[in-house]
Amino acid sequence: MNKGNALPVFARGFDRVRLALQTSLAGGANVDGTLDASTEPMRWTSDCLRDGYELRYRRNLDDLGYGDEPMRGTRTSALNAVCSLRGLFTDEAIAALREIGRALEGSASSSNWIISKRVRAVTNRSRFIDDMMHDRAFLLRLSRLAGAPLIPYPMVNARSQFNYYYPTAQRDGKEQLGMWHTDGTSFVLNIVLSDRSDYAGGNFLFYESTAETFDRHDPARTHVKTASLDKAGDALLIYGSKLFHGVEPVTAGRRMSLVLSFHCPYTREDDNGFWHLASDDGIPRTLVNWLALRRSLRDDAEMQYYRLGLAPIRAEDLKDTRLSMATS
Ligand SMILES: O=C(O)CCC(=O)C(=O)O
Ligand SMILES: [Fe+2]
Repeated sequence: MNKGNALPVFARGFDRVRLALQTSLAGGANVDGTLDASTEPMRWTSDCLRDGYELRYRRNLDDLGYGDEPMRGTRTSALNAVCSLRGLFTDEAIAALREIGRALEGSASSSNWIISKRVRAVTNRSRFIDDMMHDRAFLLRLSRLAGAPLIPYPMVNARSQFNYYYPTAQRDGKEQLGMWHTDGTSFVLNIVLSDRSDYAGGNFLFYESTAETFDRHDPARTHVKTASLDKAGDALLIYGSKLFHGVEPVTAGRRMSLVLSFHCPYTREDDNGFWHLASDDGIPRTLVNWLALRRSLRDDAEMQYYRLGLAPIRAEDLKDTRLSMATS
């Protein structure tokens, strides 16, 4: 059996620059094409959100040992590092997400990137997921859990993706896994769309300490935790740019997940690095996207909400009595 400390670590430093050059030559990643509207099983509405969802586990950034504020003015004790959620969505909404994931799977491609098989920019291709990410009720729920007001991540390529994992033998001898990594984005919702009985392996691991202290060779696997993502629809909200995480190889069956990224418009800070994006999209495309991202990050927060057609979410909207009850 694979051990978490055997998971490789995604390229860092100069290796990431080299990967960016390779990606540029290869022509960039798969972000094009739309889903035939007739394959959309239903429309997203706020009714797709279940009221009685369960908060099953939670650690904030200060619990992990982060003392410095990653976002000026927001204490690390208020920012979620990782929380495990069950029952966020209705069964119908989960069935719809599974169906959309299956419909888009044909256009997934394999690469040497963090997640070997995936489809990106799915909000361009699925109205259901686009509406979901722009639903204020959904954003408000996630903002409360994250500890910061959120909008969909401004750069569409980095906003949403489906991931697909299979056993090695089924895919040109390549292991389908999620290498140890931190995300380019900070507020990331990982929704698993397979039941535990659908696959073996494929555990979502995370490192419950600071990224600087992470050592994948540590035989004791100190601070390495396994998320309990057992039912389709179970989700993990993480501070992706600070929490090391990965997905172990799937040894049987199939695992599918949807990963959505958000941004706090009240900060101009953003952890997404040029070389992180360029190793994914290639250098020419990233130059264009990067300049647009920097420009949009400069805008006033309320303006960013209005531009999305949403009433602003403000700090005072974040008080969630359920959250303080569940963590006390
Ligand atoms: O597929 C998953 O469950 C997590 C994938 C992940 O970490 C990512 O896409 O960045
Ligand atoms: Fe990730």
